[in-house]
Amino acid sequence: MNRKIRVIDSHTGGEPTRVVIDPGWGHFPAGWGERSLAEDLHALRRDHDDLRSICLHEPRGGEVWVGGLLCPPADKTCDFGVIFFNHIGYLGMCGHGTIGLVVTLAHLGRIEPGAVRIDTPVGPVEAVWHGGAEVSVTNVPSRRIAAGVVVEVPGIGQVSGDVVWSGNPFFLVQRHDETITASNVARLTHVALEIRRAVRAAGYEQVDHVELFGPPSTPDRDSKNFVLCPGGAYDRSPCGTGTSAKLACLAADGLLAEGQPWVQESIIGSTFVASYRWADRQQGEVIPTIRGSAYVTAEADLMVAPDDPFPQGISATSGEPG
Ligand code: PYC
Repeated sequence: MNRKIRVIDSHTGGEPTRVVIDPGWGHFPAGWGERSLAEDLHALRRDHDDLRSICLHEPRGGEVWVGGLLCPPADKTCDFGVIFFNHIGYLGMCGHGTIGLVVTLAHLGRIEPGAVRIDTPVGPVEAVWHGGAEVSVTNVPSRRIAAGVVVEVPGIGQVSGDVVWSGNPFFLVQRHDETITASNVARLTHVALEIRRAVRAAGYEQVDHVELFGPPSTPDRDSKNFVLCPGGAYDRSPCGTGTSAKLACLAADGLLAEGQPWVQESIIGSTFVASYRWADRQQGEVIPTIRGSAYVTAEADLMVAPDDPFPQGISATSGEPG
């Protein structure tokens, strides 16, 4: 008998999301939805990591994909729970993935236009389905942890950036000599991997995303970014948690007022419109809201035949074990 995993695929600003709507377990194991989602993530990693590898390793997935297991919420104020993962591990939150999840729930007829609360391993987030492809996500509280961290990067020189928590740990670099264009992603990936190595060696071992900024393509946008994801792929979208990290820095530096829109462009030209409100001005903590659009691309049963020589796929990665 083939093992079957039911998924809905979507893309948000070009970045794919694969939502697992039925992992094929029959029912969720005991305890799921009764403790925190961080503990459920721990159980998923310990007992069912094959779900992640089947869904996202080649040949069924690949390094560009983010997966999300739709699961019972632990926080009972929430309507749904989700645990995001990629081809090398798990994510705390995923902004583009949450936009993809909401459009998926709409596609399945499981939500109406309006607000939906979603539990994640780093806390609940609130989304609004505006109808069609449009979704807003209000992320977990985000803040800059360290400003102006200077690291020596081999072959590149000194790089200064900010360490930020926004549901995932980021290093943000505003000043550099690189060209932020889609034709330059091979060089940008190399540079960002080198920066991440240096940032981790400087004591910020948790940093797994690196974000470089440049001028936008058109004057109606504020900035363009390149985002290196944990497994070495680059985000095709402007990255929801990455845009949240940017807002935390802009707020801390007094460069963007509460409620003022910020249009973040991705390396491929897709956009998120973002704004923040203060959670705790003293602590520099903001609550970001990101608005973007997602489109369903496939409904599928992933299958694993009993005699498949690669039942969990092939773990090929251009990044580092994360
Ligand atoms: O949108 O937050 C995001 C994200 C994280 C990794 C890839 N996308």
